[in-house]
Amino acid sequence: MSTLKDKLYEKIQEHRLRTTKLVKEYGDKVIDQVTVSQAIGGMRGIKSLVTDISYLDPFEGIRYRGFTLPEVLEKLPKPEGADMPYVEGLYFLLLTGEIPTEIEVEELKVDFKNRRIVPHYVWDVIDAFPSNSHPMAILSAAVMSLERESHFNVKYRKGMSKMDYWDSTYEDATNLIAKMPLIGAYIYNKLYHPENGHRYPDPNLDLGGNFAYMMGKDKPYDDVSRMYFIIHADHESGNVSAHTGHLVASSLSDVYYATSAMINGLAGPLHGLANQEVLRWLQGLKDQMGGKIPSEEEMKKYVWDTLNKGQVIPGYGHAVLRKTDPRYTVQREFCLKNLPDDDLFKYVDALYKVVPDILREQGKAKNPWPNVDAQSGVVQWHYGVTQYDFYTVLFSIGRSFGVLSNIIWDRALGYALERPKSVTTDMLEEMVGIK
Ligand code: FCX
Repeated sequence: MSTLKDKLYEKIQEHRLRTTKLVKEYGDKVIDQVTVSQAIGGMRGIKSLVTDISYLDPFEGIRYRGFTLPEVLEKLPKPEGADMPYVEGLYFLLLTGEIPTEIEVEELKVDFKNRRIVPHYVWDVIDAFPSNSHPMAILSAAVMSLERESHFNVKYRKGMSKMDYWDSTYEDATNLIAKMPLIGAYIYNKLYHPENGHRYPDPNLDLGGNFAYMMGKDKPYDDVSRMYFIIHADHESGNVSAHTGHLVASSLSDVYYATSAMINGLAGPLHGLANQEVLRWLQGLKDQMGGKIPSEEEMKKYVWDTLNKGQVIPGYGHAVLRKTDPRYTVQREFCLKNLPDDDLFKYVDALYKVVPDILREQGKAKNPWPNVDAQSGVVQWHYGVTQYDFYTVLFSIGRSFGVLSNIIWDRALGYALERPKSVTTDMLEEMVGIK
């Protein structure tokens, strides 16, 4: 076993006792109640999921295993000369709750490299897609095609104790995570840069560095990749992608089915796809302005025009957050350091000055502040990834770290098949006394 797997098993054994005690001794304790608006309104805020991988405070933003994003970026080991840490180290942190040492990350780096060979049939699946397909559809199918590699399925069919589910799930999850960046880069080159051909991985590079290399991008795009994968990794369990991954895996579907499903959820414009919508929307403004930076008045008018057409301002608002998203702030700081004179960055900064006040004046959005998606396209665009359909693929690779870590723990703690109860509208009317 690797150091990570050893440590994970140790943590699992300790944690099982806590979960068993809670269910056995406090199983009937009420922790929340449900209102009619919550039942009809997307179950907002109902406390009905458990995860220890991350927690989202509405005012502080995300913490991974208790660490804020700036702390994660500061504490995780970094490649020499890099500003951003190894993504491999993040996986260690999400799974164990501990910041890995340099040696532990080095071991994991080698493990990931050994697992990253992608079977040839996956390239064939990708190549079979027409080149005007959305990259998210291709990614989902490519991940799905890998399902035949599942160790969990083989072991399950042979008969396996529930206590061992986590082990083969860990193997499947780690194999998939190691392959995802290669699949993403292959999709990028197929759709947008066929002249790059089929690049082979560089054995000397870490996950983020190799992804940049396979995309054909020079430094500091390796740091952009590391930053991007890390800040998108997890956002507790109720968001569509994380919840979908957990839900599908709860039926003991393997991680390939679950990850493909989470990718499909992330592909919606109210979720991950919002980052491409931000770019599309900003390009519309840029075209309208003939390229010049709009005045504050022109900016305000563009925002109001969008709202008056009944559309949302992409990159603003959030179902849980009630403050500027720290994932936005991390990227903003990266832009201030690396691309302060970028035109698009200036647009995004100018928007930040007008949108929150307008959303407050309109009075609908509960959170008028920017979320992660408001800033992420700008960074990609600056480094030449101008094909904004691709941005959610990057989000998916990052999100798979959180979703898969959660699924391993779900299996380890024996979390049940998900099965909430539904009622009819007639029943609701009876419950509130109008029928
Ligand atoms: N622009 C205009 N109106 C907005 C808005 C925005 N950015 N954000 C919320 N609203 C509106 C909602 O559409 C809703 O209107 P309705 O009453 O007519 O249906 C009302 O304000 C109340 O919504 P609220 O409770 O604040 O937000 P929800 O939890 O329903 O939705 C999302 C949250 C994120 C979906 C919403 O803020 C939105 O549509 N934002 C724009 C899309 C976006 O940026 N998504 C990415 C979010 C995230 F970071 C991610 O998952 O990637």
